[in-house]
Amino acid sequence: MAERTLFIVKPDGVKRNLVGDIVSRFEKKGFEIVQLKMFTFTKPMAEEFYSVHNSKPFFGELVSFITSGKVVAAVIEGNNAIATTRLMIGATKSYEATPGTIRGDFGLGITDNIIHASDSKESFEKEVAVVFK
Ligand code: 3AN
Repeated sequence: MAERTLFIVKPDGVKRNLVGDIVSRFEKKGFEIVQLKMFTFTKPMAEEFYSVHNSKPFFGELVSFITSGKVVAAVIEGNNAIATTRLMIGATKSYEATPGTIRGDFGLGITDNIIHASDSKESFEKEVAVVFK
């Protein structure tokens, strides 16, 4: 069943020149790229984007990191897009992420964990409204 999701290559992924490799993984997997853009999050955008985490101790760090440089956001479409993309990005703690996943292959961080992807249809709808408004 065709479904859409959103992923964002975070500032660490852009600075490390991983955009091409990451976008390519989704293309090779069979997803269609529906929208793609490079931009820098403003603080209000970041606070809205991550509002589910606003009571967490790491919220300030998260907002400060995601606003620290350019990001690349993509809406992609394909079968089971949300769950399959979550499998492809790997565990939140990159040092625990399975090799073969994006975080497992490219990173060791938690806040700086290379890529974000929507974790539900509700998150996708909210996030796409913030990023592609
Ligand atoms: P994921 O990105 O795997 O969906 P979430 O939604 O639990 O993970 O967390 C959102 C973001 O918050 C993560 N990508 C990471 O950057 C940051 N984060 C999550 N847990 C922690 C933590 N314990 N310490 C610092 N940052 C964290």
